[in-house]
Formats: sequence, structure tokens, C-alpha cells
Amino acid sequence: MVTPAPRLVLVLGDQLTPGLSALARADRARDVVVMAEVAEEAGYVPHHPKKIAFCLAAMRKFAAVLRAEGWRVAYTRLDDPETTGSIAGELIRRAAEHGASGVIATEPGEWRLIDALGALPIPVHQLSDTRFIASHAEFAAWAEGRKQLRMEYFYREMRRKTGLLMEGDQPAGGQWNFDHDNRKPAPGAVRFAGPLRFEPDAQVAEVLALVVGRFGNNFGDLAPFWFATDAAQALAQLEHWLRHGLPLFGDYQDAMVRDAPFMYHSLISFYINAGLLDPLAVCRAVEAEWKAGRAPLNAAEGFIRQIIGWREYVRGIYFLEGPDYVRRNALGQTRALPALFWGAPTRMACVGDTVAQTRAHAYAHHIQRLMVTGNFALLAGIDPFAVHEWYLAVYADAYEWVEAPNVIGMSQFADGGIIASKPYVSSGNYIDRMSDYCKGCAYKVKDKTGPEACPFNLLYWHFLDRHRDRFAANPRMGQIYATWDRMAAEKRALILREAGDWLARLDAGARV
Ligand code: FAD
Ligand code: DLZ
Ligand code: SF4
Repeated sequence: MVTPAPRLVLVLGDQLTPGLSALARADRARDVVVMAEVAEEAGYVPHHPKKIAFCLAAMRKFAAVLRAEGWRVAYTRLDDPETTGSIAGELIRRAAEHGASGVIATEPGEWRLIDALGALPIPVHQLSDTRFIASHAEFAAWAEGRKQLRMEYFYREMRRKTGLLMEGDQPAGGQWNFDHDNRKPAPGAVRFAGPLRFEPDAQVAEVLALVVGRFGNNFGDLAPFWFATDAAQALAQLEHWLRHGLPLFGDYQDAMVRDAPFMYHSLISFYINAGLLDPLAVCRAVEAEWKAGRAPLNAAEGFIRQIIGWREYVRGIYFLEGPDYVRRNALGQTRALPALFWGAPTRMACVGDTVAQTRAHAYAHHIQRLMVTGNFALLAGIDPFAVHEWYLAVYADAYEWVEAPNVIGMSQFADGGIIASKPYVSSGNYIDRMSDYCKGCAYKVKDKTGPEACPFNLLYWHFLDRHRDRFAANPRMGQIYATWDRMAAEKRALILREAGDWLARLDAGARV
């Protein structure tokens, strides 16, 4: 009997899941798994060293799991002298080496790689990524014919589909959404000690040495490295947070405290996105905490909404809108990304602290990403593509399918309002209400003009004024424009002049 030629089974750095559709379709007696640490993936944006180390360490450990389960794994290390340096190149090289008849892959999370696989000179079968709750077809069917693609309605569909927090066909507690309970301002003290810190073992230490040598100059601190790098550790982090973080997650979801970078957040996005934790299983564990009376409904619902609502919804938008989505710039903003995003000193405590935490941990929580750095970039008129590349580089959970809709759509309004019905902009007031940053800032949040005026106060009106044609007719923004119009003409002129001067100093590289 002739043995059929093997097929290559591609497993990418964010596909570290035993039940991956490509593995499920393959035959471990016949096929060869291909995993490759490659310069192209490590370098298409200047990733934070912690992100690279996490990815490579988790890939090496996952390869060991597959081998233990009987798979043949052709694994390329970053420093392999034979490497071609790209995923496509490694597939071609391995196909020749093993006489493979084709490639079985689970669809990657970035158009860049989907296109690269599609262009290979060998047959490639790209399967759906079944780790998500909604398929592309389901999302497209939901979106079909709707004027507005509001997350809230999609989320309700996902609640019905999964049965999470449902009592028959009704939402538990009689409400779909408990967001109004989740806006408490910064607490005096944060009782959650933050994520578990895992001591690097020998395998992780080897990766850290490689990363420091090759990517030590990238923005971001490699040490101390404490991320989970396998499924068991990721599960331990989840369980730790369920007990100690979840109960107050809802209450303080939107709050920011200077010395508490993690607040009550779960820090599991790295692990879910890489495939070490299953999103649905995480949600069922959260629901079980609520059912057992250990977590309130506002916390459980708030968290589950982030996963089966936002996470699924942004992925749906990314694939529905297509590869040009990341290049959208509906507001025509063109300013270069200022050096303060890469750690140049700033007098703004909120921005400086968020960037410093990002440098230290490859992490910032949602409200810092949205209402501090994102808000600042939008108000200052920064080119959304540059903002997108920054977020993609600096956060350890960033892959384009999830990062781009959050940045281009939700945060920068560069998609013209597909995701957000109005831009997420605020003056310093919001940051003052939700954080303790302003107390320790060189600027004064109460000052609307003058040498110490909070830049968010100046830039807020500058933004609204320069985009008046676009937003004045938005029913949710009429009130804001009415307030602006009621101000004396001299005051408006002063605000715009001071904002312009501040932006000129920013462009000149001054410490602002
Ligand atoms: P928690 O606050 O504990 O939330 C729980 C989980 O919900 C997260 O782990 C995540 O899986 C999911 N989630 C929450 N909000 C979102 C959202 N808006 N979109 C998708 N999933 C969500 N998330 C990423 O995973 N990767 C990104 O690159 C990313 N970029 C972002 C950029 C901007 C401008 C904004 C505003 C948000 C971005 N988010 C991104 C969403 C969110 O900020 C992170 O998921 C969250 O901060 C991760 O930390 P956590 O695990 O502690 O989350
Ligand atoms: C993020 C990342 C990095 C830094 N390095 C690799 C790598 O060397 N090999 C790999 O297979 N994947 C890596 N990744 C994750 C990929 O960039 C990710 O799979 C794609 O962006 C698709 O989401
Ligand atoms: Fe940020 Fe303005 Fe508050 Fe300073 S005063 S921390 S710049 S919001």
C-alpha cells in the first residue's frame, strides 16, 4: 500500500490550543505540525520584548505538549541558521523537506498572513477558527441589512446562543446590561494584589536571553518577566482572579489608580488571545462564581459582556470590513505620533503614567487605552494608522483582529462611526472623576485656559471645533456644541489659540 504524502499542519503563535481546527482535521500518524519562530512575525511592528518573549516561550512549551501527544513537530527556532525568516518561507522549506502534499491551517487573525498563505505555491486549506463563538457567516448574517452595527444587540444574540446568564429566554436579573452599576470612581485603596507572577523556568530563561539579545532595544522592559507561558499557569491566573478580583471587577471597571496598574482586571487577554484559555470556558467559570454567590451579577455580566460581546463583535467587524480597515482615516488626522508615546518625558501625569505602565508590563487596562492614550491621540489629531501600529506593538494581547477595531474604530473614530456612535473624547474632567492622576499632575484640571490649563481641556474644544462639520448634526453631540456656542467669542478664540500653541510645542518636541 502506498503511504499518502504528509500534509503540513500550521500552528501559529496565537493558535496554541489542543483543539485547534487544523489539528482536529489532521492525522498525527501521517502529518507534520509546523511551528516557526520567525523574524517577520517578530518584526512587522516593533513588538514589546515581553510580548515576543511570551509568544516564543508559550510556542516552545506548546510544541512539547504536541510531541508528548504523539505529533511530529517541525519547529524552527528564531536563531535557526536554516530559517527563511517568514511563515510562508518556512512552509515552503518544510514542504520540500517532508515531501508534503499541502498545508492545513486555521485561519490566521490578520489579513497580512491570510493573504500570505493564500499566495503559497502549494495547496493550502484554511479552516475556520472555531475558538470563537460566532463564525464569520453568523456575524455577516447578523449585520446584514442593519443601519447600525451596535454591539449591544449582537451581545444579546450571543447570550441567547450560549445560554450564559439566561433564565429561559430572559436575561438573569431582568436586565441585559448592568453597565450603569460599573462606573464607580477610583477607590481609595485597591484590595486585589494583581496577577500571579510566574518565576521563569529554564525554558523561559533561554527565551529571555534570546529576546534581550535581539530585541533589547525595542520599547518595553523585558524584566521582570512573570507571564504565564502554558495552559496550566494561565488557568491558575484565572482562578486566582475569580476569587480575588472578580467580585469588585464590575464596580471599578472604569476606574484608574496611579499605583494600581491592574486594578480588579483579570489580565487574561494575553492567554485567551494566544489560545491558552478558552473564552467560553472562562465565561462559564465566571457564571459559576455568580451562581455560587461569590460574585455579584454586575461583575459577572460586565465581564461576560466583554468576552462574548465586545471580543466577538470586534472580530466580526475586522473580518466584515476587510484588509483596508486599518488604513481608514475618516477624520483626516495626520499628525505624527509624538515621542511621548515612546516614553519621552511629559508633564501630563495620566499619559505619562499609562505609557510608563505599558513600557513596564506590555499592559494597560481598557480605560487607560481608551480614555487616556486613545483620547489624547484623537484630540491631538494623530494619524490613526500610526496610533494603530503603536497599540499593535506595545500590548502583549495585540493581534490585528482585536487591536484594529478597538483602535481604528472604537478609539480613533477613523472608520467613520461603524463601531462608535460618537467619538470617545473627553476633557480632563472625566479623567479627574475616574482617577487619581490629576492630583499629582503639573497641569491643573480645573484650569480651562492659561499656562497651567490641562491640555485635555484645550484640545477637547479644538477637536470639536475642527470637526464641527462632521459632528454638529450628531444628536448625541448637539448639547456639547450648544455649550461651545454659548461661550463668549473671545474665550473660544483664546482656547483655540492656546490649543494650537500647545500642539505646536508638542510638534517641536518640547516637554509638554
Ligand atoms: P479585563 O478588563 O479583565 O476584561 C476581560 C476580557 O474581556 C479581556 O481579557 C478581553 O479578552 C475581553 N475584552 C474586554 N474588552 C474588550 C474589547 N474592547 N475588545 C476585545 N476584547 C475585550 N484587547 C485585546 O485583547 N487586544 C488588543 O490589542 C486590544 N487593544 C485595545 C485598544 C484600545 C484602544 C482599546 C480601547 C481596547 C483594546 N483592547 C484590546 C480591549 C481591552 O482593553 C483589553 O482586552 C483588556 O484591557 C485586556 O485586559 P484584561 O485581560 O485585564 O481585561
Ligand atoms: C506575535 C508573534 C510573534 C512576536 N512571533 C511569532 C512567531 O515567531 N511565530 C508565530 O507563528 N507567531 C508569532 N506571533 C503571532 C503572530 O504574529 C500571529 O499569529 C499573527 O499575527 C496572526 O494573528
Ligand atoms: Fe491628565 Fe489633565 Fe489630569 Fe493632568 S490634569 S492628569 S493632563 S487630565
